Amino acid sequence: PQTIYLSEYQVPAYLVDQIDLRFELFEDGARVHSTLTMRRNPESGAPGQRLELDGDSLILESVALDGQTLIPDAYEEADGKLVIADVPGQFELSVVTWIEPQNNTRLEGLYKSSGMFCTQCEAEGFRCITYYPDRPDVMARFRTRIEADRQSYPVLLSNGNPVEQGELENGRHFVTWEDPFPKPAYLFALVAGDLTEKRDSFTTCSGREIDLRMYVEPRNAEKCDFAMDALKRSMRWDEEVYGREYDLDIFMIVAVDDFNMGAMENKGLNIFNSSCVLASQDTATDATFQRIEAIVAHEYFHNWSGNRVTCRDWFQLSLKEGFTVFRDAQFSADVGSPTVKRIEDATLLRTAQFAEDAGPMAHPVRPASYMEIANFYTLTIYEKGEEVVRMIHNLLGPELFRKGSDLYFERHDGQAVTTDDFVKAMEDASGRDLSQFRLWYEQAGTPVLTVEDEHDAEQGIYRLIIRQTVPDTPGQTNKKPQHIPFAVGLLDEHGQVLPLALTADEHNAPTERVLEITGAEQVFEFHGIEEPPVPSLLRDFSAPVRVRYPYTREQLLFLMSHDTDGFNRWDAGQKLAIDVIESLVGEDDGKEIDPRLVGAYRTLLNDTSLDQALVAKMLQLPSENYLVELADEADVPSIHHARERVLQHLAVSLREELLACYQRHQQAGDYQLTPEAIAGRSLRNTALGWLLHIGDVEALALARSQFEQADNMTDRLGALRALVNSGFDKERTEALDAFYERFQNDPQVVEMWFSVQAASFKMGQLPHIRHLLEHDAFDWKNPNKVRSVVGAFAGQNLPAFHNPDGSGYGFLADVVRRLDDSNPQIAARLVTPLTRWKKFAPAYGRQMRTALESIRDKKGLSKDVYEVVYKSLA
Ligand code: BAL
Ligand code: ZN
Repeated sequence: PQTIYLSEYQVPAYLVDQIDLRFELFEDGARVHSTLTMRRNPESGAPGQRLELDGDSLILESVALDGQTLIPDAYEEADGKLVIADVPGQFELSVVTWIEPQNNTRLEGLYKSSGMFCTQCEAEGFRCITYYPDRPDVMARFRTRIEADRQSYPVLLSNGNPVEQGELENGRHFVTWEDPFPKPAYLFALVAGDLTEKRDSFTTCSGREIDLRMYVEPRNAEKCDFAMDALKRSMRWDEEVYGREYDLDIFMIVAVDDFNMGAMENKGLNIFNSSCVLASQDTATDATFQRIEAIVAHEYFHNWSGNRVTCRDWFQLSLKEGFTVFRDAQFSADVGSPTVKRIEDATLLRTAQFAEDAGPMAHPVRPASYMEIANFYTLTIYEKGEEVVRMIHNLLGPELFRKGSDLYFERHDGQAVTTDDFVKAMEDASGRDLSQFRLWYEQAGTPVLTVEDEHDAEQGIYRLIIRQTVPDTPGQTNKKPQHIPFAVGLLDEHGQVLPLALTADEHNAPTERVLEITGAEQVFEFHGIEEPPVPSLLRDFSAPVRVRYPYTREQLLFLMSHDTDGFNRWDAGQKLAIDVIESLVGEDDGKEIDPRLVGAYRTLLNDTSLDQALVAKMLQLPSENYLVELADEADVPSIHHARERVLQHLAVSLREELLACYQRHQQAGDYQLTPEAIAGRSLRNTALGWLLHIGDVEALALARSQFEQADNMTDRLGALRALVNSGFDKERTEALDAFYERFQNDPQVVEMWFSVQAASFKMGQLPHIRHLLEHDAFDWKNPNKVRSVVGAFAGQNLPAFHNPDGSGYGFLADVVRRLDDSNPQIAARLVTPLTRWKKFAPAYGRQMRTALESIRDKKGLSKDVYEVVYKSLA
């Protein structure tokens, strides 16, 4: 496959002002009539009159230029292109293609899911519908007529507003939609199906009434309310916080079961993976509700950050994704617990994005090259991209940041632009120089800050000496120091935060400062510090970096109970637990577990004056994935064993406190989604899980009754998970059977049922995974099902996946080879755990490599999988 380089970007030679589409939808295929009103781009320096359009898996029926049908000699169809050698400066091009949505298992372009037609065009799916200049800097007005059988497809949707509808012969009907906003083809959408409509409305800040509609399969009619409410709250929030008003008269959300991504921000017609939008108290966990709220907000926010202002090319993907993730994270923080949200985001970043940034697929937030853009919908583009925007926010402060975003939207409305344009708007609005900051977009790899400190008691000066390195990544060495906002505080022996005076005569100094790290080595002096303080570093995770500072366990315990920064308070507990677990890895079971850890957890459980949402997070031990990420040559069984020892030790030592915590957080009254109620359920279920882990029979009774009587999915699934991860075989089987029996007709819940088993070390050994793949409810064509079994096994069930005999790796390789033919995007994603082979002890790494090689050697490997596998083996 060909590599595409940012440095070779050229403006499009031809532009499309208008596209008129007519879809004839049938059971055995669809005919797509497209008429493009095109003209030569005055900014293009490309010579000649050659027109190239993109196409993939299309059967071309006819081509006409200005109404004249072209003879086949007048054009050429090859290598995914339709080339017309000679076109005038302005012309109308009509193309008719035949496609087969019912056979489209890649789920790119137009396809069928549960009997409905739907689309996914980002990044390059529109070319699977018709020949088109399929690139985001070609923006056109779309008019779309959809024709289909009325009975099977009563609902016909596309972007914009409906302008015409009527009856046709043979029981068919049509609807025509017109989108007044020019857009790239990746934002095109079409839906046709027998769907239930849920309606609501929203009055914008300028008094316009927006018609809100959700379309779902009739069986899901009762699972729309939460998303609809989240949508309205998102619309209000974007007006209040960013001054962004919705622009069309209708906003629609559709739920589909078969979807590669979580959701898609098509103009006016967002399409969602069912698992990211449908919810009810009985079927969705707290985490699912929160995910839905965040994704609904995210897709809605794209209407401005992505649709009104879009990307010039796919190297700029983080322009819309990083900014929009930042916006949805701000929204979630505003409506929930900001500290918990920050902890969750930082956990994902440090566990998975840091691993990506240290692995063979490491790439900058603005990549310089790619083979298959679908492989770049990554944690780096999204989550690190979010952190980069957050750092600009940290450096500018909220007012100047808002000025910058206003300027960005005003300056670039209706344009396709670059990450550099975004930074420039921030610079122009704030007067700040962000030239060095731009390296965050260009350099891959996670910067490391090594911090030393010294206290000069005589002068009352405390110094932080900070060294910065940015590690080498594939194709990038000798990197420059980056501009890092590093938030710090200092605590005295009583846990009071100290004023941070940078000079001897500074008065009323703040107790927290954002230090700006720009050099390879910098020293910061704080005056008036009489006693050696405990530093609280990288507060609220102010930058996506690794910090190395030699905290003692005493200092960590102190920060755990005194730090005024909630994030760092949590992080101190994590660091302590990590230190204890790491000290046990590879040691025999006689080695003592530091009693201070038990003491710290006892305080957390007993002190009810603490913020319970924070306590709920603090009680969770660092994940095996994070411990692997921190290790040099990870030996998963040893890491698993050490973590298990600590977990069991805590559970045995704190049995009474855990039972008391469980009882204290019994739900009183109706199910609620407040941060307090969510924290209560989280604490209860953590306590239950720990107690079942040690085979406590009293807890077994609690789990069984919670499982049976729960009035919500968080508690029911919490009890199920605790039983699945326990040694109580009979009760586990009973609960799993009862759960399936009850929810077998709900695909989203069945997916939870699969993943709770696949992710469990107690249950999810390979023979059982194979058994799940044979289950009636499993479907290889449904990405959610594949993720819930194979993804959960390889991504979360580390000791089973990393079985020393290599069977887990061989299994994953088989799955990838199989899926490569039907859905390459999903296949390429599933490879990820194998790509990390260098991270593991050689006996494991070698076998992971062998599995990768077996994928590489498959005949007809897709471009998607090829890129990931070849880069991993390089
Ligand atoms: N643009 C793809 C899905 C999302 O990030 O919203
Ligand atoms: Zn997005």
